[in-house]
Amino acid sequence: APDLDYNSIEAFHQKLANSRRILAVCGAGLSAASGLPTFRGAGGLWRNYRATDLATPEAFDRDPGLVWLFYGYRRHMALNAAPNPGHDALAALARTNSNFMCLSQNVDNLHLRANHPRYQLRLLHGSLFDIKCTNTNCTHLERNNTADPFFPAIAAASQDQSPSEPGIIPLLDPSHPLPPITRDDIPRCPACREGLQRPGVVWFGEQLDAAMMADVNNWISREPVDIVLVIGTSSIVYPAAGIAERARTKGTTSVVTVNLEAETPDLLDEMSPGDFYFAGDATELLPRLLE
Ligand code: BJW
Ligand code: ZN
Repeated sequence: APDLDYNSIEAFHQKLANSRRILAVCGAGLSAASGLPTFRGAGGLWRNYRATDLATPEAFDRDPGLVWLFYGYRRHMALNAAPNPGHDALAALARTNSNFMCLSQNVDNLHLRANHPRYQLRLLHGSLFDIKCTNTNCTHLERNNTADPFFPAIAAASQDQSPSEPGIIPLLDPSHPLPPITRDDIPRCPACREGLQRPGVVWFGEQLDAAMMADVNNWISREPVDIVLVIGTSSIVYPAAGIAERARTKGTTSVVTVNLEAETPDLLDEMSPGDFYFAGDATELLPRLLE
């Protein structure tokens, strides 16, 4: 069971003042206030598809055009969104504490756009703006490609049908039929000229970057982490979902959850003394918690 003051900002401030090594694990809830949809729950649908059904290698194999339209929409949304005060508070903590490390599952590039120092950030699930190759023998990776649309057939699919709603909106509205995008519409990898270009994100069943994970595990293991902040994530998807508990086995004394979801008896049951739970919007809570 948690301490009586598990949701006291003052008690957290005291813990923070006595802490040196801090780790954050972030998820889609951090970017929700920037207008980007989360994966699960309301907003987890794109047209009539569950976002998690499209984020798989099998979906891309079956219908690469459909998956690219989904990612074309996501790239457009992320490029037109702005970092929120939650991203800003994390970036500010990184600048003042070189012992702070931020692990983010988010692929929207908003941490870097909030000027989060790059060496204190690990993008566990890649980036919408990295472009990789489907050929498993090809390691070609293009970074920071912000072309919108990424290729012409995406533009064609997002315009026409509705002159009164120009731009990307028809992509989202399932009553606007999508023109099919074939394999030939998708650009090939410039390096091997064999594979198709694909988003540089980590899909279900794919490994996270091994060197990055080794580095993360090393950071957690080399000295106890005083505080682990778990921000805006449903903590369902592994390995990210297991990081806080791994840190706990290495001596972490406070796991601090920041989530819009209200604390339930079940959630409180899973907490240990020294842990905190702050129910609310990360964009509003993080600046107060980390000030
Ligand atoms: C707010 C808020 C606000 C809202 N303020 N809060 C069984 C057991 C263990 C593991 C597995 C298993 N079966 C399969 C696996 C492996 C699988 C996995 O974990 N599956 C689970 C579903 C069980 N994992 C993998 O496949 C990973 N790879 C791997 O394990 O490799 C080794 C291996 C390979 C093969 C076989 C076995 C092992 C890869 C995972 C890649 C995940 N990729 C995605 C897509 C990325 C690209 C893209 O963006 O399109 O990553 S899926 C999706 O989920 C995305 C997210 O990063 C990730 C996590 O979601 P997140 O961020 O938590 O979002 P939500 O929507 O779930 O939650 C939002 C939260 O915010 C909610 O709690 C809200 O309340 C809250 N919130 N507004 C604060 N304003
Ligand atoms: Zn290639």
